[in-house]
Amino acid sequence: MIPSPPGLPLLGNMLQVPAHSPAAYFDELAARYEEGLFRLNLLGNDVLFVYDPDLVGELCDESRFHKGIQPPLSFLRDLAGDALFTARHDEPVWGHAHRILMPAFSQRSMRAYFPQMLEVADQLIDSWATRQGQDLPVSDDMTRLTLDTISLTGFGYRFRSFDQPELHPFLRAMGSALTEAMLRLRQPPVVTKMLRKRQEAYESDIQTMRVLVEEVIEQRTARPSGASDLLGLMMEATDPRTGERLSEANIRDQVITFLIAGHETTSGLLSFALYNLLRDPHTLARAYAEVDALLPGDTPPTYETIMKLDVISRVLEETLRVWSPIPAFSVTAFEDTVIGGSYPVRAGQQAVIVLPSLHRSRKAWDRPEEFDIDRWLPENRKNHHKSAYKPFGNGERACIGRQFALTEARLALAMVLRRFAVSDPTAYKIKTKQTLTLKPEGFTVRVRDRRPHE
Ligand code: MNH
Repeated sequence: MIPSPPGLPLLGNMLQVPAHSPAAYFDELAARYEEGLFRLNLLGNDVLFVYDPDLVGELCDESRFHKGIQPPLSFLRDLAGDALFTARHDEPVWGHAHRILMPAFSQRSMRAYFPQMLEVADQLIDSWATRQGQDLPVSDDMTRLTLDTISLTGFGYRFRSFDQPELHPFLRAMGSALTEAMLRLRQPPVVTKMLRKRQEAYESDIQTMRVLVEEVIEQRTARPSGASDLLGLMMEATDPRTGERLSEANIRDQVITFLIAGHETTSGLLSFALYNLLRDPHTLARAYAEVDALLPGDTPPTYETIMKLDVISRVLEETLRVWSPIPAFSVTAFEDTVIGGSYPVRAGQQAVIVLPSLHRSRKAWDRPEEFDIDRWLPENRKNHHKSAYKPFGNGERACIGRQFALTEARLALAMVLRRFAVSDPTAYKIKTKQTLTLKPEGFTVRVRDRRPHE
């Protein structure tokens, strides 16, 4: 028997799911059910939540399960259509776009983006340098960094976020649209239809995003740059297998997808990484020592040096274990099956992999609550459970932007630590905010030059 908290007739467990923090609730239930999985009845759907590493290992077997486009991803199709993140398993357009875009995420491409990543990272450093001693809003500034980086490298478009006191309207629209999709997790469709004002606001947020994306695409069409960045590939390249091109509507949805998926999570990763470092002075000291050794003086870092960062890479890996910006992803079975020898799963049933609980599973991790970057030393890494760490999802539908995110985050963190002593005089106590993805809310730091400068 799969355990489940008692629910109400018809409504099931829906009202128990807190509107603004579903991830925290799933994590809380996971702590209660030692079986490593539980069920909830959500809007009449019998949904599985799984966090036992062996059971997750079964769900990650792509011969039995594939990515599920179920809530909230099915809602996100309103804004991202059949682009990469939200394409259904059986839609051929996923393969077309995947094959067209893969070259844009090769190591060679990362090297090619590096000067632009550096340009934006420099803007973060300059901006913080002029605000020494002030409380810096970490998540906002990391969002400026990551949004400007994906738009510049992917589309040749400049948001100039560090020149603006307010975050770009695209971000407000995106934040509300993602939150709306999250609220709909616990909202029967009839109620959604009744909440006309909310529906209108949602549609207008999607419109705001589309208007910006059309501007991005028009700019390129007006002045073709011949760049083989994401937009260049989508406009010029054909699927090497079928010769297929992407439609205009699909390209628009891909651009929205990359603007969202390409910054929101990396911003969370960088914010949580700074949070972890400030709570762990010993690791922070090792990170300072590493940047001083590898990146002495003021010379701009090269791609090669960034790839040599070891402490900083492990800080990021361990951060993704303890605070995964995407707290869950869903898979679904091709056919009726059984997991763990006794738990039945029906074909098409949604199975949610609960990352915070998986990543802190006692079965897979020693001292799971402890932030310990030495778990990621090669000799320890080889002892890890093979399915207990999935911050980038699984299989062919795993994150295409993983190397992009890690390169960008390594560079930004190294640049910050090379220049500044970072402190947290308010002794921030973690409070996460979920807009589908997680970020630390209200986290501020202060910085001071570590060495006399200029
Ligand atoms: Mn990303 C898919 C996590 C950065 C673009 N990403 C996924 C999935 C996870 C994920 C988890 C799988 C979701 C699912 O199965 O439903 N992504 C991350 C994290 C970071 C991240 C934790 C940063 C840290 N992602 C990025 C960046 C980009 C990007 C940066 C783009 C430059 N991610 C994607 C796209 C997909 C995806 C596109 C969908 C891939 C596919 O299904 O083909």
